Amino acid sequence: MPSGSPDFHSGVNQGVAPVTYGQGERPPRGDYAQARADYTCEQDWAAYTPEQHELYRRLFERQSAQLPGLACDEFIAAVSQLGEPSQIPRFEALSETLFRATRWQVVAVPGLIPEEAFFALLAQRKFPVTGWLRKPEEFDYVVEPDVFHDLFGHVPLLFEPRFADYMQAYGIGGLKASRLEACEHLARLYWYTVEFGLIDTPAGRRAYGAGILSSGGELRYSVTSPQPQRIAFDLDRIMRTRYTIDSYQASYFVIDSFQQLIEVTAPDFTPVYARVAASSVLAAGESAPGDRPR
Ligand code: HBI
Ligand code: FE
Repeated sequence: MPSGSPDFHSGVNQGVAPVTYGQGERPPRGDYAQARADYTCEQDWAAYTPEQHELYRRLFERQSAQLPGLACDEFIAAVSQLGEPSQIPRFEALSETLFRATRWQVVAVPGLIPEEAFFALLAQRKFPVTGWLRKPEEFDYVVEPDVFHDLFGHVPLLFEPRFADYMQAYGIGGLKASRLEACEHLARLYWYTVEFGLIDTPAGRRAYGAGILSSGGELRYSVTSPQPQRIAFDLDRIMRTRYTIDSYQASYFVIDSFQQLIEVTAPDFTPVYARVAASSVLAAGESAPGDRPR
C-alpha cells in the first residue's frame, strides 16, 4: 500500500513488524533483530551521515516555513524544543528536555511495531521514534514513518500537557482493547486525531495531526482546501469511518480543544465499541446524518 498523503506512512493499523504492504512483503527498513522484547532499540546516532543530517535539515526547513497560519500555536511553540534543526536530534538529550516538560520520553524503534507493543510504550509515556531516515528521492513521499515524521510530526505536541495525557490515555485504552475490532476502531481514532486531526482556534482552523504537520503538501490542503469533508469531532462517527492511506484525507475531524480529547477518552470505550459494531461503516468522505460540518 503506498503511503497516505505524501510524507505519511501506510499500514499503521497493521503495525506488525515486518509490516506487509499490499502487494506482498516489503523488507523492513529498520533492523528488528537488534530490538529488545519491547521493540525498543538503541539510536545509532553516530551512524547518521552528513548527507542524512542535511536531508533532515531540508525537511525541517520546508515544514517550519509552512507552519504559521496552518499549524496550531501549541505545535509552533514546541517545535524549537526539537533542538538545532541542522542535525537529527539525539533521542537521549531530547528525552531529557521532554521528560522535564511532561514526563514523556522518546525511545528508538526499528520502524512500525505491533499494536500491543505500541500501546504498551504509549501507556508508559514512551513515544516510539523510528531510527532510520528516508532517502533523498523520498523527500516528498515516504511509505513508512521515518525519523522525520515521528520527530517533527509527533514529538512537539508531547510538550503540550493535555495532549501528552491524551496520548498516554490512548495507549492505556489500547491495552484494554484486546478484541481485534476494538483495535481497528482505536486505529481510526488515532488516525483522525493524532495523525490527521484539526482543531478550531479563535484565529481559525489549524492542524495538530502529525501526518499533516510532517507532510509537504497536506498541511495547507487540510486547513484551506474546500475539497475535503470536515466534521466536528464525534467519537462514534470517527470509529465508524474508514480512512484512506494512498492520498490526502477525504475526511478530517475537528476538535474544539485538547481538553475535549481528554474528556472524550476518559470513559470506558466498551459501550462505544458496541454502538459502532451495530452501526454501518462509512467510507472516507462519505456523509452521514448528524454530521456537523466545520
Ligand atoms: N508503530 N513505530 C510505530 N509507529 C506508529 O505510529 C504505529 C506503530 N504501530 C501501530 C500503529 N502505529 C497503529 O496501529 C496505531 O493506529 C495504533
Ligand atoms: Fe505517525
